[in-house]
Amino acid sequence: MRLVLVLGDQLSADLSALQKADQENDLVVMAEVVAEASYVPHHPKKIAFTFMAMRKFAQSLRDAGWRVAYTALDDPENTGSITGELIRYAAQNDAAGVVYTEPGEWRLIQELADMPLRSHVLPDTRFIASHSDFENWAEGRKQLRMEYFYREMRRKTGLLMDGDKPEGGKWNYDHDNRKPAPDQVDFDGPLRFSPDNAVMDLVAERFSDNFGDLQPFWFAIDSDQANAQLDHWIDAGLPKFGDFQDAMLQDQPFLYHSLISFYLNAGLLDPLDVCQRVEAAYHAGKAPLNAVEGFIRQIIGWREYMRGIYFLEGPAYTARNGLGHERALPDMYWGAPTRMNCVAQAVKQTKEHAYAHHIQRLMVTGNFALLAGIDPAAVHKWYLAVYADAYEWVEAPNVIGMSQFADDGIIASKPYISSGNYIHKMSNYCGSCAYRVQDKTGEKACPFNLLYWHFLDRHRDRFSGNPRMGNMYRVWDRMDAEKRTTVLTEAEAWLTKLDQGDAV
Ligand code: FAD
Ligand code: DLZ
Ligand code: SF4
Repeated sequence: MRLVLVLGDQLSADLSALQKADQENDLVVMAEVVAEASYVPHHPKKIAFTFMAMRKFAQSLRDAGWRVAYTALDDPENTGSITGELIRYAAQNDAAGVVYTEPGEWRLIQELADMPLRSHVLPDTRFIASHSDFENWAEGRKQLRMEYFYREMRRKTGLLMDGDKPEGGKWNYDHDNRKPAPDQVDFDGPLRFSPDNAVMDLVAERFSDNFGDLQPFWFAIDSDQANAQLDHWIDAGLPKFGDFQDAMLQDQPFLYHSLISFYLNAGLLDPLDVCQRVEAAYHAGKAPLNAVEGFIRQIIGWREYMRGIYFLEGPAYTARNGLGHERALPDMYWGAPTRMNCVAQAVKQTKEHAYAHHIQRLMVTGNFALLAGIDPAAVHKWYLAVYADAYEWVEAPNVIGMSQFADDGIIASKPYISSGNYIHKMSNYCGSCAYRVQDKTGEKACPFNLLYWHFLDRHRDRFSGNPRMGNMYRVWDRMDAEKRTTVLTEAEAWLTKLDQGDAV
């Protein structure tokens, strides 16, 4: 007999390791271990979600006839690591080896490869593009632009295709998806489910020092519940998803977003099935093309592309720091007070829900970290810890590449930076802020305004030749010299206060 490892983000009945295993003889191993629960200080909701979903999945395997060895975190025999548990169960059961599906993180891939047990590693087939599909696509290209990869995925899946042409005549309807925040949101957010109370007690006891609120816990914890959330959102959220995808509203953490990334990444939902159901809503006339295409692009485009980059670039990717940013991550990311309302809002809902939507991650917390020159490794660890959907294969390319431009432009053709004006246009945050978004200098000047120019000025050598950034430099250069000095001096003074730990 062999052991069959199932990790906390491999909770799919059609996992390649389970398909390859022999249900009569093999033993499935699942383990809650300190090593996985603490490689970063995960948000308590993320840990609780993982353990609850793991326990339910283990039960569903037993119900389907599998033998399952499940180690709970507080089991006195628990060795504390995945490899430790495999070695322990292998010895106890005289196992001939281990079958497993490739993990989504280099750290664990390496640990498992170094394990003194005979192993059979299988590809993770829960994605649309395999490693070799992505490598073949990337081969010989000067630039790895998501848009072209996405078109390949549309052709491969047949999603929103009209023969060999894109549905509606265009591949991408992003242009229609940039409406500013609506006055009111007529979608009541995700479905709320009951937690497993034994796990709630365990996580409260062991992880209460971690950043993040455990209560109220509302996540789906099995695939039936996750599918119910998807149906609920397709009915009520999808029709306006496209229009307000980039909008942000005070005390409205969810807007029209689907809240399925945790479920997809843990294996409770299948990406192709999700997209096919969303496409069916379009053909049934229940949702417009801009919403449906925008959503499908996020999943078969961005999500698959990010995974492709993570595996193509290798384990050194997370240490990249192309812009030489060294500043420590400010305490406001861990909930310390800040006068910047946009940052306070994004951090507050992250603390409450282990969730923020894409534009908050990219244009508020990510934009600020980039403008302020925060060490990308610290930014990466923060995102990996605080979001319930964060696993390195998807988090690192989003943070190191897309958000912090620390990979020198593999993912983004220019840094995603903006002054306060963008946040003002897309949200209602600025109206309740201690700073004034209209002020470019002075005591109340929005820090995004000061830091925007500070960033461009300090990275002039790197970016002034970028054709997409020439305009920004022309505006800066046309500014009166005295004004430029004031901006830079005020930005420096503001950063000094930030470094001193003042509540800026
Ligand atoms: P929706 O807005 O409803 O989008 C639908 C789905 O599209 C998501 O569930 C997700 O699976 C997929 N998707 C959308 N954008 C991306 C993207 N850029 N990369 C990969 N998938 C995408 N997503 C994660 O799943 N895990 C992460 O750790 C993560 N870290 C991020 C860090 C930064 C700095 C940024 C800018 C983005 C990050 N994202 C991450 C992408 C995106 O923010 C989340 O997938 C999304 O906010 C999840 O919420 P939702 O399910 O409501 O998504
Ligand atoms: C995120 C997570 C946590 C918090 N705990 C566990 C765990 O105890 N056992 C486990 O098998 N998986 C856990 N996970 C998910 C893993 O960290 C994830 O499988 C790897 O990071 C690879 O993506
Ligand atoms: Fe954020 Fe500046 Fe607007 Fe305040 S004024 S909410 S700091 S963008």
